[in-house]
Amino acid sequence: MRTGIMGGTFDPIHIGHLYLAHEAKEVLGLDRIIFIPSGVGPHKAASETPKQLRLEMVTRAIQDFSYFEVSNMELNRSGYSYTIDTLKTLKKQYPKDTFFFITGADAFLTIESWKQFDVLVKEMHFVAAYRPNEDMDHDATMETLQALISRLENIGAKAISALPILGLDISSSDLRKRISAGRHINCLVSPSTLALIEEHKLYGWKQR
Ligand code: DND
Repeated sequence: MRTGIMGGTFDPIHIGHLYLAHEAKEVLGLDRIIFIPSGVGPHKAASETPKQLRLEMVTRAIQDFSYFEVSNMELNRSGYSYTIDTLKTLKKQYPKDTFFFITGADAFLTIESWKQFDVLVKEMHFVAAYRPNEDMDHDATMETLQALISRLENIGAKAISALPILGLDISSSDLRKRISAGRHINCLVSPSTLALIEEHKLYGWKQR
């Protein structure tokens, strides 16, 4: 099976994440995508949102898509959630699968600082999504991305696919700010995620 992996803090999961997963599935002909919320991300301050609620937000956001799954393997692991440990677990659980780790360009551009990144890129495919738009930074980003891909190929990377996507300028941190400022996030997250945020008054949610 061709299995995509969407790792992330998902605090909260939003339509940018879901759209990226759909796009990777279609373009790369993936059979399924497993969303894996990070326990404690190695590159980020620990999330204040309880793990169970981040898991629940992801579970609800993907519930209408039969080819999307969620795993709590990183949430149940102690210490930092390193992708190399996740890959070892995935290989044991699904020994016949081919794995595609799906990232946005922002995450992919940091890969050389990930634990054992040289092993990671040799053992699974990576998908680096980028926006083919015309903003001033675009050429610089593409140059940086191409240079990184070349460096990784030189050390024996298995396969790295640069995936053009629509630019949806949405981030979890902006959503958290919008919520705490009392602004709506309708259509930016799925209705089921929104209902959970409202129910648990996450991110300083106030009744409008
Ligand atoms: P983030 O917390 O940055 O993701 O984590 C991305 C993955 O990298 C996780 O699986 C981490 O465990 C792994 N990582 C990071 C650093 C070090 C190591 C591993 C290590 O092992 O040493 P977010 O929750 O912010 O976002 C999830 C994904 O969605 C990211 O790839 C991000 O680029 C992407 N994304 C968008 N893509 C398209 N349109 C948007 C997006 N917003 C986020 N609007």
